[in-house]
Amino acid sequence: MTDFQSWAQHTQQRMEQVLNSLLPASDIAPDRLHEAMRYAVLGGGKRVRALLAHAAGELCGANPAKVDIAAAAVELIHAYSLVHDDMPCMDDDDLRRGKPSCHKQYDDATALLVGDALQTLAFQSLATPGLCTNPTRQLDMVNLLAIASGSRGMAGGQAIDLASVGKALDQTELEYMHIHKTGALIRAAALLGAHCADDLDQDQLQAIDHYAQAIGLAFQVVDDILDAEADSETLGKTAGKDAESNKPTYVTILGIDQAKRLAQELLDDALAPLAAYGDAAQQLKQVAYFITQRSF
Ligand code: GRG
Repeated sequence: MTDFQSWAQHTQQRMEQVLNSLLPASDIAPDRLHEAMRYAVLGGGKRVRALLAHAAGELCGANPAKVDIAAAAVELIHAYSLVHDDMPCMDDDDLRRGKPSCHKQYDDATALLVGDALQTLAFQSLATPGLCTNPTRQLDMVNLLAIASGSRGMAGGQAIDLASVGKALDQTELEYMHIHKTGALIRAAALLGAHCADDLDQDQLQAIDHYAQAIGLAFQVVDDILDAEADSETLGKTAGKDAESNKPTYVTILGIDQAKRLAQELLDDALAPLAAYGDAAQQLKQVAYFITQRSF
């Protein structure tokens, strides 16, 4: 196992414990809602956003125990978005993280409430007293996550995505949608990790922001490539989800080779501002490779 793999595994396990302790126990009323919230969050997911928060926190010298809380808030928002995204009124997916999606395991009304409750739990976590020595900074963090997940961020991106089905988007329009739908939360994860440091260096913050915006887009380009490759493997059996719903992707717009070149360019762009930080940025660099070279 490489140093990065053991760091990532350790961080993923650590996040599982943090999320476990933030989520209400399933024997506390309303039991079914709490059980469904735990079902949606625990025991799955790559925790990419948490890894980003921790890697950014490490570059800025943040206390990992504080980063845990910020990273958990982002993972809770992410889990809520997946629960809602899977519902019949959105993407209508039966499976998530290798098991029945939340509305399939429970029911639509419960899944709706799971998303609502996870979202408020995220903000409750960010409001943990003492998360920042500087209370203004802590308010900045709340604001940052609210903007990233709301109508000017992830929820807005989802609205644009829903409105784009069947339309011929160009690359600029596709990029605009992804910057909001998935990029905003990925960017927030890295920025929140950095905000946990006692002294926030503006140059470091700018470097992390540049990195996170590029890697957020790369994440989506790679996701489209992986989907297209999975679709072509199953060609003749079942059509892929994107093909079925006629959704524009980087592969449908650019073709597979050009999409791969774009992923590489975005990786290079993400890594460029980290060069000045040497070993302190090691985990951020490795997370970027993990995101762009993943095969799942
Ligand atoms: C419903 C408000 C609302 C928003 C939904 C992010 C999102 C917006 C929907 C996700 C749809 C989707 C599957 C997009 C593809 C890229 C993506 C975000 C995949 C899931 O993220 P991963 O791969 O998931 O980080 P894990 O399970 O590893 O956490």
